Amino acid sequence: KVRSMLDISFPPKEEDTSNGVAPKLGVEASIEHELKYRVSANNTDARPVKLYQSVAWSVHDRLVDAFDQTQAYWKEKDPKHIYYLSAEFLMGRTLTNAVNNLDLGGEYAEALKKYGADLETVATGELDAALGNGGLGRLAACFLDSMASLDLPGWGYGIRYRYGMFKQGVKDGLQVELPDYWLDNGNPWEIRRPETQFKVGFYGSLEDGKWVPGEEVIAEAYDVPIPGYKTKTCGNLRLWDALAPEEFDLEAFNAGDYSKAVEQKRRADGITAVLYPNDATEEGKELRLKQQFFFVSASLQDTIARYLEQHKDLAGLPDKACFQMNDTHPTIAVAELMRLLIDEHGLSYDDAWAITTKCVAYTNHTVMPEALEKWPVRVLAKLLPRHMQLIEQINSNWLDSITGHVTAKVEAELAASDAEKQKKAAAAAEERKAALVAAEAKGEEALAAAKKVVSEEEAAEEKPADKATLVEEKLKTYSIIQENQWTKGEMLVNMAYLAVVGSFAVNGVAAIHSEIIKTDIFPHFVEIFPERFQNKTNGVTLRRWLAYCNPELSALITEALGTDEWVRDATLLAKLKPFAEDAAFRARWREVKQQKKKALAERIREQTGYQVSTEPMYDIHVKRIHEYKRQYMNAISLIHRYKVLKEMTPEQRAKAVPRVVVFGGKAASAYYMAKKIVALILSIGETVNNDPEIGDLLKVVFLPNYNVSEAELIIPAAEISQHISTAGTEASGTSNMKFALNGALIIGTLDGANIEIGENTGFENLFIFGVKADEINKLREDRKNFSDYDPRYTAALQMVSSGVFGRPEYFEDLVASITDMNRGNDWFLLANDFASYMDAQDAIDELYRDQEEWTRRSIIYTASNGFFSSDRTIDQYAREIWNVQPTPQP
Ligand code: H2P
Repeated sequence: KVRSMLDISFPPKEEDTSNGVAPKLGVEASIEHELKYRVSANNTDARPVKLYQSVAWSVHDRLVDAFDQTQAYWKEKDPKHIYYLSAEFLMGRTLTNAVNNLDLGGEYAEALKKYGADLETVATGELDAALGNGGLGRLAACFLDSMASLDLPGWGYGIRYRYGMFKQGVKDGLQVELPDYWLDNGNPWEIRRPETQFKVGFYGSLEDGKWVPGEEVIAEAYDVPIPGYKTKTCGNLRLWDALAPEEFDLEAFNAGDYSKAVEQKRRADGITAVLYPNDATEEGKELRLKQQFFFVSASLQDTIARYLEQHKDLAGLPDKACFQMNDTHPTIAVAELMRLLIDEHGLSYDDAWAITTKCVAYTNHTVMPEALEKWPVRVLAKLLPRHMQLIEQINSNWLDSITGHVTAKVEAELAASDAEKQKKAAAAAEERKAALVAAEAKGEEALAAAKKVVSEEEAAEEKPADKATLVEEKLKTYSIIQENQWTKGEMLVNMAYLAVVGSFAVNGVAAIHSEIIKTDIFPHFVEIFPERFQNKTNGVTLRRWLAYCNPELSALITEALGTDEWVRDATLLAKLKPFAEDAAFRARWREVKQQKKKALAERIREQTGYQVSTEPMYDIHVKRIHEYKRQYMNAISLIHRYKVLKEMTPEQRAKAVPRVVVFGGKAASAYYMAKKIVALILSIGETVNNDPEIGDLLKVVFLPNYNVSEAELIIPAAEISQHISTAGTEASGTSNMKFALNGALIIGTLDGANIEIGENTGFENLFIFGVKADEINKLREDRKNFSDYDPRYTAALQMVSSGVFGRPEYFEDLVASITDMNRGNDWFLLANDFASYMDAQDAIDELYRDQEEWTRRSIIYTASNGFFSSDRTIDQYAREIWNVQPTPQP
């Protein structure tokens, strides 16, 4: 008898059903095992990266145990799950986080002594998983940590980009984009699931109402276990890779057509290659939509398949699943869930709609129009014809459902203006009548002339508005499908509107932002369903962003509070407040900061070659490079600072407050102005840092390739951090929270979460400047006649234009963008805010002279901002939107 694979019993019949090697071997033995068998390095040639790999694999096995147990437990208990759909997850490194969340820090430290290594150093062997742009992707990663730590049944769903976004380099003073080969050394943190695959279709046509895709790819799952903090719970991030149904066409190959032989594979590879392919081209746009649909479709199919393993009736799906759409990127989920329910599972449109609108919720993360996606109907109809048809139906039902409301609104408006109009019309008619009587008295000719005038006047008289037309016009403003305001005739699908109509909850990410989306972005939707709109102020995980990235400060906090419970319950940080008044404690607090500054100085030397002292104030500005975030305004202020320092006498210089100013952030590859801002900062650094007269008084550093790991080094070293977006533009910001928790003071505008940080910390402890959000529209209007330029500002720009920092022609349009009425006209109001920004900078210098007061405030910041733990945010989502309950294992 030929034995088949099916004869093998699985799981093994013996009493030991533990998974693999981990539980049998202690930490030390398991590292040794991995070193020898998995990475195949004997102890003598164990290079650091191999040691990292073995440690990672050893942790992996322990994670898998926690993962399997949690998932089995949840399957048995069958609680409602939250599925966080996100095009981005900026995970960073995993090792330190996993070891500490599993509470194995001590054991690993001990085991590593044998190799003369510590966990911190070994951890640097890991490449960052940088599957995100900035705050939005990092927020998703923090949320996963909090969900697991709160024992909430939750999975993230996203894309396994093979090259992340891009690796930022600097060449000849400019940003260059290089592929980020983050998977090069293998990835111990993921589990490939070849058994979990779904087909995802694109293109094709509708035949008898049924979609026949013209192209198909296979989505294959990779699971990334997400360990909660000191709990048995281990959640999951499921990332999809794209495979070709036929990877290799042997027939074409044999016929000599090599490129056709791998054509399908090439196309599938393209979908999961990089995050946000350059969307300046039509192909790029289509590819991005393809990515979105690819991961959304696979995730929904996967969830439904799992649901149906345990349940028969899809009507119960909303009791078991909630899909949170992270910004508009996954919004096609609304149409795809409808399609799956109707076309694949035979539900009626109405039943499908009832389920969809109970399962889907939407978070808006930005008011920037470029990020509120609108897809041309043409592109959608070509790539996803069935979805376009469904969106049309959703839209027409939606408009039908509100026609009554809109008609009533129009009638009310008409009624209000009617009374006024009737009065005017009656007066005019009286006048005309009188004119005719007067003319008649003058004879035939005069009467004829007067009649002519009267009939002309009557013809010109404002006709009462046609109600039907008004209703039609107004309905357009609610429509999901709209005409492109720039390209007449082109129709667009407004994905944010689709998201609002298809969701049962819509939230912004900070108090001010949640108001702005109600008043500026979706006011007409608020009229229809006011209860749908909520606020969930962002948060960050205190594990990664305080406990692990700043172990020195954490130790001090734990010592002061007499417990490390604050890592789980951030409200306990408030108990630090009295320590701000304790001079000895302040001295120790400063010592820690000094240590972290030293580490950053070392990194700066490594990455840029600049030697910076650890004595000056460390002033940090790190985030995506964008005009609204105004790194440019900071750069201009630094030019002014440089000029002032140059003009000082040696005596004056001796009294100046020295600063090291560090910038970091990527400019999107197609974002022309952002790249010029990077170049300007680099050029200023080049001039200032090499000016012997300036020395340690000012250093301007651009640290390339800002990512999670760099942030973990930079944030603990910061003394002041900059969050200076034009009021009303930054939805929340999350690095402001990380800086505050690490005791960095904030200079910022009344924008995003700065406001709530101010409320918690006391505004008197922040350096707040600038115009307010509700003044912006008027100020933008007034810019047409703006002339009130601060002379310091003008002089600084003059220095750029005259070539003090090199390449004046290259910077010409950057300068024009904030000075020229016709070329940008300073949309983000740098000129309006510059003077108050400089005042705030002066106040910072002044306070820094008083180190005791500075440190006192620093402690107050840490003590005041426990509110910004993502555990609090996620707890609110779970209660107020998801209705998902903690399900810890006994
Ligand atoms: C965005 C917003 C931030 C917000 C973050 C998370 C899109 O991130 O602009 O204000 O805090 O989402 O909600 P970012 O700009 O950092 O990429």
